[in-house]
Amino acid sequence: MRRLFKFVKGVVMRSIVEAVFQHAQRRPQQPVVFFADQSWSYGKLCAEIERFARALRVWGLRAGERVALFLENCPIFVVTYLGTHLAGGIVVLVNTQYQQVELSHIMTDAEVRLCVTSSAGAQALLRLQLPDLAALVVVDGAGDPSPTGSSESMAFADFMMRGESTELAMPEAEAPAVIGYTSGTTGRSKGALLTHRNVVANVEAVTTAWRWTENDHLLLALPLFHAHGLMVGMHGTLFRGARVTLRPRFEAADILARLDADASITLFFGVPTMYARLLAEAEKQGVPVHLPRLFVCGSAPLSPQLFADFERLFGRTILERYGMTETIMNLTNPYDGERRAGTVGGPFPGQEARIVDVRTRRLLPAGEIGEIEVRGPHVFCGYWKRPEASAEAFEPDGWFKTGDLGRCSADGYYTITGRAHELIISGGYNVYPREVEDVLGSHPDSAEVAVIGLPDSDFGEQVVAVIVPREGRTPNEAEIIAFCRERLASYKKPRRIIFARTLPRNALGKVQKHLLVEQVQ
Ligand code: MLC
Ligand code: AMP
Repeated sequence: MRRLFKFVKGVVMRSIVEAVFQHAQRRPQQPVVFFADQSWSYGKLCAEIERFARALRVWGLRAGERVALFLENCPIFVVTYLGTHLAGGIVVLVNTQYQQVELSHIMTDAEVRLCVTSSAGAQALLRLQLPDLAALVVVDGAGDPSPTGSSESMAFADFMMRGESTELAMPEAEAPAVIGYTSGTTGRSKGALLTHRNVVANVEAVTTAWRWTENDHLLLALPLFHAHGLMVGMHGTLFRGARVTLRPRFEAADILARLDADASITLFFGVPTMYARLLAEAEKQGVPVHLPRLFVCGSAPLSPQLFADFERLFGRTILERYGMTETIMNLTNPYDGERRAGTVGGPFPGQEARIVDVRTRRLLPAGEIGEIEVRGPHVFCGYWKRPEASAEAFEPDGWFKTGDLGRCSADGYYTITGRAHELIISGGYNVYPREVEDVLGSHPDSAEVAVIGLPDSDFGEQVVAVIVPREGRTPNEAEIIAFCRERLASYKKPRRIIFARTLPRNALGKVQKHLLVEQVQ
């Protein structure tokens, strides 16, 4: 690690990994990650990052090649994420709920060469035809010297032993850092490619806006394989030299117990479903004695009712913000000023936002609903291997079309009112109806399919499918749900299936989903 310090002498932090090495140089003993009974210092984290980076290079990873992380929350996630950056690779994030359809697509589309995963993840991957995937690094198993697929499989501990002396350098600001897959409105999901510059610009803005310092301690139960947990929670911590208590998953009682037990926790981030569950749990067992200075909510709309109920019981005003994989964070309620219910505030420092007419793309006055566009150094550089989709996503003068509809008040507070494209947000996870319709449409019993989102008291929205059965078939609801679950992440499966004789269509034959929603509610 000492050898690397020579690269990080300045105060400029061009990447998260560079920031972490700077903190380690200054305060090697300072704790950074608490996980179960483990406590990781900045010094130990950097030593492991460097070992993994060297191992990757010795194994044969070249600059710009893709390493997928298909992994639940754990310190090794952080080690392999930053180690990939130090080795010059690009990280591909993979939700651990993904099944055959999503896994095949992402691994193939990103041409992933090496994947860090669990033994269960390795088994799922080895069942697929993935010719680009040369190696699996298994964090909880012994690896398999003679796997059935084309990939070699190695235990993480053995892989880490490979690290010999090899030249490493901190990544350049313009180098690609991470690909996050976002569900596509048409066809398959697209990889949003963020550079180190995008990521650092984002984290600078977020940590400035929320007054995040090295004295902060975040309690993080969001998954690290999505932007919220990783690029807001983990990046903010690492960038500022702060601490994080990382939980393997979210459980309301566990969060309340952690808060009760640890007065040093100052920050908590979650999606609305988490806040609803925290509220319900605290109503039963009481509010913790120690509360963080800041609760932040995002990824899905926070209802004004939940905002008010939480404030009443916890005595804290949730700060709601708005982001997306392509841009990480865009809009935030103010830290000091009024945090207004039902709004997501205004742009972060150094960023711009505006509302335009969906058709004419002209700027709209305050109060009128249009598409939200954003611009700034935080905005991604384009979709992986999708030049047309990338070109379509931007205005000629660099504004990014978010696909979200909203309005801005005269005093600068944005409200998200809907989406330009069909999208269901269930518990903070995005589900594009088209993806589920494709799978349901391939079931032998279904002739026509439409997937809609209906209100859900826990997840905000739920996935519901309306199916017109093929003639002579009598499909079974449970069997169709199981069919879907085998192929897609479980949160995308319909909660309910309604069998119908026809679907309402307009003159052009397009399914009128708003009518379906009215009919089935
Ligand atoms: C889990 N399940 C869901 C679900 N989460 N179903 C619908 N919607 C969801 N969000 C299903 C599982 O498939 C499983 O079904 C059953 O519920 C129980 O699984 P679980 O693992 O026990 O679920 P639980 O712990 O209750 O998860 C709920 C949750 C989780 C809210 C903690 O969904 C979650 O962590 N959401 C956060 C997602 C997130 O990080 N989004 C940020 C994206 S970034 P079965 O049938 O298999 O038993 C982004 C940008 C931004 O949006 O602005 O931040
Ligand atoms: P993803 O593509 O998974 O990153 O999800 C991004 C989408 O989540 C955005 O385009 C919005 O539709 C939605 N979103 C994020 N934050 C909020 C919020 N505070 N309120 C409403 N929707 C949100």
